[in-house]
Amino acid sequence: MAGRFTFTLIKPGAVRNEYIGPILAMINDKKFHIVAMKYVWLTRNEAEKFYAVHKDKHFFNELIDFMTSGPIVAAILEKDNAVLDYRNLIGATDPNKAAEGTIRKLFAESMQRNAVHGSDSDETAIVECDFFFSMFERFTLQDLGK
Ligand code: FUP
Repeated sequence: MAGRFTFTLIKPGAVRNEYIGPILAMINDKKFHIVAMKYVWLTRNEAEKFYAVHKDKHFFNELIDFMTSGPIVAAILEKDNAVLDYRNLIGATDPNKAAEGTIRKLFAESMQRNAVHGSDSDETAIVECDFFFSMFERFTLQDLGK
């Protein structure tokens, strides 16, 4: 069965454009519960570790430049089928290919500056959640008695 958790980042461009509120509102509207959240400015070393899977790609340096260009919002989201449902909410990596009404269609500036990150599998979600949050920083629906 698909997992209940996914990980997201609201990237520097969307933060700079004051889209934190609108993006969180869309996340709430789709009935994701916010398990954990922090507002941080990544160092180059941290960003390189987070995106290590892309280290040999031609776009890696540009990606790290962008992801360290300003603060980001990191969050763990909870919902049945969280990874797939969140990928559907954010849309394709390239906003030109993203469906109407998706977060990237509405708020991305380009494929390189595409507003948000969303985990691509349950396994990746666990790694990404653990990268940013300790167990003391997480409050699931069960923790809240819901
Ligand atoms: P996604 O899972 O949709 O975030 O996409 P990827 O994991 O393939 O890419 C991660 C990030 O690398 C994207 F959000 C933007 C950047 N990227 C580029 O800059 N150029 C590319 O050709 C592909 C990805």
